[in-house]
Amino acid sequence: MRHAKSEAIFESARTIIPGGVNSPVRAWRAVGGTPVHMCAGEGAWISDVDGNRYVDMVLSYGPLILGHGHNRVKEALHQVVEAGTAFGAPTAGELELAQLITERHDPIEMVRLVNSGTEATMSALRLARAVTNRDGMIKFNGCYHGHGDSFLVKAGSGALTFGAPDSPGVPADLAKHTLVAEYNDLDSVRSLFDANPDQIACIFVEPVAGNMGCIQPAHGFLEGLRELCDKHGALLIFDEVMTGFRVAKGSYLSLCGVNPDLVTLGKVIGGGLPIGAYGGSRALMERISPAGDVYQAGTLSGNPLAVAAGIATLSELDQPGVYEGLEQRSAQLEAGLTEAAKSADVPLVVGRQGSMLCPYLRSQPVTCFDHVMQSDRERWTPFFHAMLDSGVHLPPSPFEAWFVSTAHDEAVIEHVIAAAHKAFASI
Ligand code: KE4
Repeated sequence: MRHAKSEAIFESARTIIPGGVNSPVRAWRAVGGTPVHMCAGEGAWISDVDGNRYVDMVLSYGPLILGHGHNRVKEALHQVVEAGTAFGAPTAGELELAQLITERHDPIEMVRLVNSGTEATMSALRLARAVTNRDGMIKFNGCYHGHGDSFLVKAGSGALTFGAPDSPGVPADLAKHTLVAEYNDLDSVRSLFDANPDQIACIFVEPVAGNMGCIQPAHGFLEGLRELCDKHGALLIFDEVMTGFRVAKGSYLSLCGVNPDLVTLGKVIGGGLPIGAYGGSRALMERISPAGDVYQAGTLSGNPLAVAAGIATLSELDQPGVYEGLEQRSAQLEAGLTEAAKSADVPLVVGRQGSMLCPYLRSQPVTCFDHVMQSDRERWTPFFHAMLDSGVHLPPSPFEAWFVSTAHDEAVIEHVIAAAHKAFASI
């Protein structure tokens, strides 16, 4: 495949955009080479500026659950854009999207729309700290909640007491309030509560971890977090920015039977346009300005275009059989990848929850961050490039989930599986 135009654009972009990209993962630092620059998408397919076509397994890192350019989404956007793009005033669409969210999530009685998942998690954390009057927060190794300062923290030397900044520019005085536990390890959470009595405002957890591949919660893990939060007076916050409306119409919380106090959403609810949301009980959310005293705002929060794309997407997901179809196609892909690796004698396990999945080059199940780090990341690079050469666009990192859309029909999935047979045989 030729990538001359991508290379030329990237060469110039790097001179005026940090790393040549507007989000780090897109720079392909983990896999090397020049990131292909995309210019068009249609259904499950995406095209780059050199005219190459790929089956897209990135789908903008989750939002495009209906695939690229779904007619219902495009029609909704055309209608809104004829009337305007932003009004700096409340609109009827914001109420409609809020209703679609609250009607499908019992724990969400009230919701605030923002512009990104990062804004959603930042705001939920501020609210949790305000209502508990505590500063501490527990997150999990390998989970990602956006780039808010309090989340860019790794376990500090005093792992049971202080978090340490995971990026320059994050004040140590702030990072120390973030404590890092191990995913699927309730004892590591108990230890943090015991070492920091009455100081922890909340636990932030991806109910299915989608930022270290795709790791499901162990039996009893989420229930255990709920119990610990109740025991210690902390809030349980499900970060469903990735899993929201992705794994079920009511997100993962509707599948696991555990009720969080706050939920963050994003990606799918904007249908590919910038959006985020956070919500919870009326009692909690009415602390948010202007109803309450916890400040949060945004010039383009609830933007009519993002709201229209979100309403169209969630309404389409309401169609009978949509999630069953996503499950069938995703299961077909999981089985095909497993078979392809086996036939090439490549160790592989696939983590999957509905239509988000991640193949790990490893023979043993993956249940935590350490397991992810033990997978064969070196062989991921040639696998990624072999798949690209066979017309499959994967996320350029072994830590990113793959996504299946309603446009990924059986033939498309078979194309990915055929490419995987060739790729596994070549690494
Ligand atoms: P954004 O600020 O990127 O909209 O959302 C942050 C976020 C919050 N919570 C979860 C569970 C998330 O997965 C994300 C963002 N996900 C990454 C993909 N791993 C976005 C891709 C990127 O950073 O370019």
